[in-house]
Amino acid sequence: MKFNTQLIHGGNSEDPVTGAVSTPIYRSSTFHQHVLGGEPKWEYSRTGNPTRASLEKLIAELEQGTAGFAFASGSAAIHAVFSLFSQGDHFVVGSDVYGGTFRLINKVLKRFGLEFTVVDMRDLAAVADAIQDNTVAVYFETPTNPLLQIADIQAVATIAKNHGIKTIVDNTFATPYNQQPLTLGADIVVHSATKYLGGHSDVVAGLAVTNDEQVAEQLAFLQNSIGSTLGPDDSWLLQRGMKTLGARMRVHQENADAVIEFLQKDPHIGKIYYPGLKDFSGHEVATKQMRNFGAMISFELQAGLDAKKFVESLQLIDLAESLGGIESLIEVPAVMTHGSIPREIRLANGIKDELIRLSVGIEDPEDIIADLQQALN
Ligand code: PYR
Repeated sequence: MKFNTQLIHGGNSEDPVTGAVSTPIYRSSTFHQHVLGGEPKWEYSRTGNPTRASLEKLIAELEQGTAGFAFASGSAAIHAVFSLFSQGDHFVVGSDVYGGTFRLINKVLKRFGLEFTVVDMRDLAAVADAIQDNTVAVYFETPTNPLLQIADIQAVATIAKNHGIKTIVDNTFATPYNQQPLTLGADIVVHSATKYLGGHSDVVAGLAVTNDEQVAEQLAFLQNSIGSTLGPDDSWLLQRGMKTLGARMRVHQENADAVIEFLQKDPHIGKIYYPGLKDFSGHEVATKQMRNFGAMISFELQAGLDAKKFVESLQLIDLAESLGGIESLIEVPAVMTHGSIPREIRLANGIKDELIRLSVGIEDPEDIIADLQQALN
């Protein structure tokens, strides 16, 4: 099956009991066991639930992995993946990551003895240099949140393999529609499925996928042991949203292309961060590893213009955290999604106080552009 067909017919596309074409919501915490001490397929919904299993099968197929795991949020998925490792283990992590991931690393995982070196993942020599004797994995986003930096997945994964360590990629911005890191050598992919995968800003969820049998076994154990699993209702809602991922991504892209064209011409706009721009530093790598560049755009206003006034003047585009929904959303990372990163670290990583991040939705592009235009003038 090709990608869009897989979105619709993947997972457990037909209920084995009733033939229902929409996976039923198995709202049951526990399952009847016919023999004592047997090995029932379903026993307890933290361990496994048929609705969640359908979603997990689907994301594994879409990412070309062998096993998928669904969690209560993207952060929960990332936490479970880091829980594969132990006290004293060292990680090389990308310098531009979601503020929540920065917080998880610095305020939680470090307390449990995990060690981290932060590196600009575009600099392959720096990645190799940061690997120590106790390094177990490289963790990064590409494109990154919020600067849209592009790391060369294949090149980083090759360095990691040469050192016998794992490559973990947060694929939230690209989605498997635009990029499949496992096919480029990564070992584990994580998602905030709250974003493009869900697509309608109505569910908080996280996913992890691997093609490594041992990692899959351990992740299943950790998912059950930690217990931050996705419930059956949210699993259903997420899978329902995912069926239209391809259709939505095509419109997101058309709209992003139109918005980029507008922003490039508008005299109020300063620097634009978007991998589709030919003069953007990651453009060539993005062209190589992505189907298209996506609909996340960050930008600065010209000096002297007030980002706060601009975002508060928008009438159609919502000033809100999150991204990837059908509705256009805008935010100021320094104040909102990346507010948990100390200012000096944020600035050193290139996230200016007035950087604006736009998630281009699937409204009529003329309306999105008209709203941007009225708020700029
Ligand atoms: C973001 O908006 O970046 C989140 O992940 C919430």
